[in-house]
Amino acid sequence: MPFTIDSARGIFPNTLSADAVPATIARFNQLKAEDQLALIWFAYLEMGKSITIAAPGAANMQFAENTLNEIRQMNFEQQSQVMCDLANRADTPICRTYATWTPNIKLGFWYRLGQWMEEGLVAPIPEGYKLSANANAVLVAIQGLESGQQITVLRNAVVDMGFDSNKLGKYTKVSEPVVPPKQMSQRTQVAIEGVTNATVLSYMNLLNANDFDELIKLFAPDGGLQPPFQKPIIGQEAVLRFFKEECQNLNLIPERGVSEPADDGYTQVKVTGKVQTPWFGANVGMNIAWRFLLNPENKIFFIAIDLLASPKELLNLVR
Ligand code: ECH
Ligand code: GLY
Ligand code: GLY
Ligand code: GLY
Repeated sequence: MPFTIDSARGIFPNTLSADAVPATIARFNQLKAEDQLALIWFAYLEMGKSITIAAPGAANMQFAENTLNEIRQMNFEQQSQVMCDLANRADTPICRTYATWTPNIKLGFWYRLGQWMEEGLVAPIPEGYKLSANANAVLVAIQGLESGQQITVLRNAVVDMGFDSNKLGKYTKVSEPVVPPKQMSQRTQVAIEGVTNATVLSYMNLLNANDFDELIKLFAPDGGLQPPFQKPIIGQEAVLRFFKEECQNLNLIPERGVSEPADDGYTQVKVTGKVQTPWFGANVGMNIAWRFLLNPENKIFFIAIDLLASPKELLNLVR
């Protein structure tokens, strides 16, 4: 039977991904807005003691600037309301604007609000605010996660806020400008123990170089890419858009892998290693698996990126 995207998702079924992340998000989503905001505030303050977060680039912030200034002009009560509206995914003009932003713009927006909260320019979490018992349990659960999983929970919480973009109708997504690809002299080459496949190596090197126009040529026209905890993105056009909107300045550090023949002349390759996001740099190494399914022309028919359950999974290359 020829592969479909659906059957491709099942390659290397023994890969253990970090189920704690969606489980924690589900519990978080049950909390009332005030608890959600306070919980993130406490988690963020605590994380800030051990890992530093990079300030968002100006390119990242320009699209949130109008909304941020609007919020800055408000009184504390109105500001608290806006933040609760975002957590409640309410239908307001600000929540609709927020829904048009890519993840990095949303993160930059909250980064700035957090700074202003610290400086007293935006309504703080009330002093002595007591989390509900459930919220406290979620906070404890987050504290127990490894740092790569913690930042994924925070990112997903931020991405999910605002009005539901599926209900927006036709809209233009707002993303930061695409950085130019790195110059050839600035590029690095990965080495992966156990893997010599040229497509897999080029995938890592081109993504590290922000060379998305070359990267997309490694994919079959109907190829798919599945980010952690998401449904596959299908087709070259959609995958290229995703790369340009969400994958700039990542650092992929693959370590080892296995490659083996699959049905119909396809090849399946699993690689494990670390990924760093520009927000945290070398402070946070996420434990990642890449599961490739290459067609007989050695083009990517499917690739899944998984956040792994634990560092132990980095050594799990069984089929
Ligand atoms: C405050 C209180 C009120 C409420 C809120 C607040 C602010 C919170 C802030 C949070 C900031 C969080 C951040 C999180 C960043 C996380 C980044 C992650 C990146 C993961 C990337 C991966 C990439 C994987 C991929 C690979 C591929 O091969 C293909 C592409 C791709 C405190 C005010 C809300 C400010 C900055 C987790 C895993 C490897 C799939 C992308
Ligand atoms: N500082 C991380 C970013 O702008 O994506
Ligand atoms: N963490 C998944 C992504 O960057 O899209
Ligand atoms: N998804 C890219 C990043 O947040 O770094």
